[in-house]
Amino acid sequence: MPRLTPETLASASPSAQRYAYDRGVIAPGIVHLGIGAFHRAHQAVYVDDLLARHPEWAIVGASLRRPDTKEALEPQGNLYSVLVRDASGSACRVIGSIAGIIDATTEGETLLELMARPSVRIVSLTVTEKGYCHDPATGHLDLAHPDIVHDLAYPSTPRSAPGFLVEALERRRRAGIAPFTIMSCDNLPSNGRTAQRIVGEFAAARGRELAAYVETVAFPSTMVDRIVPATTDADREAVAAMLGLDDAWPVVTEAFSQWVIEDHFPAGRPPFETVGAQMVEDVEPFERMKLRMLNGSHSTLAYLGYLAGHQYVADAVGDSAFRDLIFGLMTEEVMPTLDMPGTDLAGYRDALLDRFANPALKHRTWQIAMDGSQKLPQRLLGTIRDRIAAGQSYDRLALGVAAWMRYATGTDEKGDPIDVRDPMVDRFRSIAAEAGHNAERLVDGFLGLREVFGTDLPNDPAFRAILVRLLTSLLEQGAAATVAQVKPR
Ligand code: CS2
Repeated sequence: MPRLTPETLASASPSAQRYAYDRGVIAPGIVHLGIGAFHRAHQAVYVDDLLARHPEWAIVGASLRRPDTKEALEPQGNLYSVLVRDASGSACRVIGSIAGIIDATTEGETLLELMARPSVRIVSLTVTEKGYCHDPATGHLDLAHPDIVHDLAYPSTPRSAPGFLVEALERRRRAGIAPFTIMSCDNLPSNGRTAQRIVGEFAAARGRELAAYVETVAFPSTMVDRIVPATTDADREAVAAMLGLDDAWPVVTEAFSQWVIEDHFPAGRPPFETVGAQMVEDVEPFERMKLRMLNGSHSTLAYLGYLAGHQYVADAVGDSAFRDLIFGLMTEEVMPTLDMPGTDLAGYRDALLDRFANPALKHRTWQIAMDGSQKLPQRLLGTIRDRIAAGQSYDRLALGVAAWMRYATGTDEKGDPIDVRDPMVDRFRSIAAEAGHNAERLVDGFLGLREVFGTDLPNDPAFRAILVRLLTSLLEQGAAATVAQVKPR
């Protein structure tokens, strides 16, 4: 079967939708750091809808860690397909909005030169939580992070996202060019403020004039939402069958997509509101809602589901005890912490449960379980803090945290090893090695991770006691039995 390229596209199956503009005239106005599956199924699709009218806003994507996206897409002229799937069927669409891909591990200078051009007015980011090189509990830059140590020592050949952003801003400053706007699209609380803090702290470590220039940069916050599981070989085959062309790296996603953007782009922006994004003054309530309701449920389902032998999210919520747990978690423990007048939170919850149950999306619990140390604070711990402050219960949220601890021991319920992926995995290993399967010692060991729990939660005896009780149950009875015992209040 021929490969998807601009030349072969004419022979693609007529049922596949395709971009409706001349790719010969598009030009990069956005540089995106972290061109993974999520970006390609989300922002790049919104931009694809814009380019016919606004060709100056195409995207050049960069990957900071691996060359694989470039290797797969460059032979395709950076075209790829988005396969939208649910129980009612699937639809395939070819996206053309990626004008180029840069492998920052070998082409850092090319990336910096592009970021320093005046025509680039937005640099957006999906570098995942750990890409911010910060302390997740405090949100401050981790100056001891190896990539940050490197980038401060060798500022013109950076490795990290803060290193690239600040070096590019320094080049603009020296050339007398206005800064670009930095738009974080990661699942972090107040992601614009978080990005601003990290970039500002990195710039301050480089010099006073640069720090003053960085203070003029705009950092709009955004809430992004679309479920995008990692692409599998079966997905590639499904796309080839629908498209009639081979695509080395399509992305598979759901029909739902949401993007809420703080309208603060002094350097200019494309009219995102014309292609379905919501431009608002304050994104924070939306971010909090999404992180606590969707991502908090996701992480809870991921750890408990994995331990109970559910490979996919849809399998876990297909189990009525799990569904009841997540319904109760959202309704009784998360929703009362959200202040969203005018938003139908019960409707949002029900739509989330339907999205989790999408049988056509094979979203692995193991994938969501990754990087828990970076995710827990904004997904579960912030809600727990609010519940504690209000004198309210939080048993289901605590079960999510206890399940993370059980998962992070690195051994499953059958005694088999778990492939735990996390920047702090070495510390998990030593905690588990010292504590064995003693719940109290495990809880104390994990609560000692200040970067995750801060200094308040470890000193709360009630929080510790609930975790010990739930972790004892997970260790002695297993995840399925523990979930089945959670009673509605
Ligand atoms: C998931 C998210 O992998 C994860 O941690 O919770 O990627 C989730 O699918 C997205 O935030 C949905 O918008």
